[in-house]
Amino acid sequence: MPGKISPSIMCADFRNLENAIKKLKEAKVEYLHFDIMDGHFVPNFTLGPDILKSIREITNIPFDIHLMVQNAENYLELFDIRPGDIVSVHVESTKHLQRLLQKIKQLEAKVAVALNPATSIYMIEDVLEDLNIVLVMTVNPGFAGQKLVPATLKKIVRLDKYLQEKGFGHIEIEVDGNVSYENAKKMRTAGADIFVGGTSSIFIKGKSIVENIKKLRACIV
Ligand code: S6P
Ligand code: MG
Repeated sequence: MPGKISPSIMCADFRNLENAIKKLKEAKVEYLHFDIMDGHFVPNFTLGPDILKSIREITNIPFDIHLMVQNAENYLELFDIRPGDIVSVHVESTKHLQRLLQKIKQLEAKVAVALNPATSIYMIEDVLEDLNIVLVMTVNPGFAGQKLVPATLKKIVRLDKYLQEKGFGHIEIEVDGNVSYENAKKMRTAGADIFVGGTSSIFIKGKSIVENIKKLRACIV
């Protein structure tokens, strides 16, 4: 199966968000990626429930909600999570990861655990049964426009092998951070399935979103 695309909405032009969503629809992206930050788990603030709510009114594209917040279990109900959405939570953001994953599953969303560059792939060992997706952060979370942490490419390879060996080859690998055309090719070869595109590809200023997505798709066949 070819790779799927999840554009990072925090990288879109906020003055013309409706137009950006229209272009993303036209390019038939599989998901819309929303970065939710709380100023504690990561040192930044970005999107919140109200903006997701207004975008729901103009599209049926499933949401890919990346929660970079402490105690994510306290905030799920703010987001009108729908069946088929992805919800990602970080290992370090909760004391009771398995309980949180169950809560996401009950909402019929795809359950994802996010791993920071320094977080070991073995942190998911005891929740493999609960997962649909592992989100590999290829930069440290908090900001768009950062450079790839090079070691994360090998991490994708190790994770892919580990999942196969454990009999969980159906779990998809999502990558987030500096997904440029060049890096996307390498990530694809390493085993990635879902690609979060931001300032490094889909939202390069002055270039067409639809053309950028075509170009990105050609890198992840
Ligand atoms: C980072 C966040 C990401 C970024 C995305 C930006 O904390 O989780 O989703 O928005 O990585 O893309 P780029 O191409 O600017 O790195
Ligand atoms: Mg993200």
